Amino acid sequence: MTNRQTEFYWLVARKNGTHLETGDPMKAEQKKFSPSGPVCAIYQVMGLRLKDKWVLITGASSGFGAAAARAFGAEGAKLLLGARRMDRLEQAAAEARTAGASAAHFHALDVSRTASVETFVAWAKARMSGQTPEGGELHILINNAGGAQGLDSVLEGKDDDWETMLQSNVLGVLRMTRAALPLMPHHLGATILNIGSLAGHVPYEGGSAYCAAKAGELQITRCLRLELNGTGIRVSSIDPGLARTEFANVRFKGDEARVNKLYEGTNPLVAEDIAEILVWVASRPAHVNIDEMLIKPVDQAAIHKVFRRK
Ligand code: NDP
Ligand code: 8X3
Repeated sequence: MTNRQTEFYWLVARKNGTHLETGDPMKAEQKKFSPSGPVCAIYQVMGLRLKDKWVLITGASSGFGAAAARAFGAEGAKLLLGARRMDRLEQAAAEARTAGASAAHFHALDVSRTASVETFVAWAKARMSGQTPEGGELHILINNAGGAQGLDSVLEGKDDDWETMLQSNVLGVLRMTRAALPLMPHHLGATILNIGSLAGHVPYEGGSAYCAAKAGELQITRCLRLELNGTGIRVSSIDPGLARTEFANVRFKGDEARVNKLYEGTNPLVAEDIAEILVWVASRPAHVNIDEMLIKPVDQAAIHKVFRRK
């Protein structure tokens, strides 16, 4: 198959809105244009369609999670959204529906508590069953809930901050994944997207617990990829650098002056940048795994080297 033919098949697939996993029209098209072209060649160049796929997003009440709800919604996905702030979840679900989500449901979730995670996943399972041509299977799990608390040195660190960070960013990912994995299909391109951070790759002063937590997330992702080898379930760590969301408002506990200073004169990532990447990673062909992605604003050459306009 030539490159030109490959491109053509891809265009046909997009136009028809079908792919080998779910639809037959492609076979007819393939016969018409390339009697000898192998079916698998088409499969390899076609992304997975997200329409009507169930996508579970933790931490969907703001930032990356809410933007991901809109972005997957725009692809026609069905959404299961969780976080602690119900009013913000309701807003995120409404925006996702406006963007095109086939369904957008939300439910309270605190990933730092096992009982809450289990209740949430039981609710998600009930929502999916009976409502879906996909047979009630969870196609994409986005472990996004988390964040930082404080920027204290180890010497001045607070137990509450450390515990909150490790609970949400590390144990939350483990709990959610353990509970949701039985709902995920094998060999259809199901995907777990864990939100890590530049902080999981490099340390900075005051970041000890957060850097440890995100390094923990990265290692959990790598372990999962080994454990799930052979199941067809894909596992990725998406690791952003400086991004303007509510992250810094939470870290600095509402101290606006510190929040503004962090972003002063620089051009950070925005939530939509990461949401687009999540959609792209999840829509790769089913045999493709994007292991790890580090995404930084151009102004952030390294964790300590951020360009600031005067
Ligand atoms: P936001 O503060 O805007 O979003 C954090 C989300 O996580 C909120 O929806 C919040 O919801 C939710 N959350 C926090 N704790 C819990 C919990 N215990 N249970 C359920 N939900 C929880 O920040 P971001 O969008 O930036 O953060 C999203 C992820 O991205 C985090 O894991 C963060 O560490 C990571 N990250 C952020 C970067 C940045 O610079 N912004 C860079 C790299 C990574 P609620 O409070 O309603 O429960
Ligand atoms: C957030 C990025 O650099 O503030 O995860 O830790 S950083």
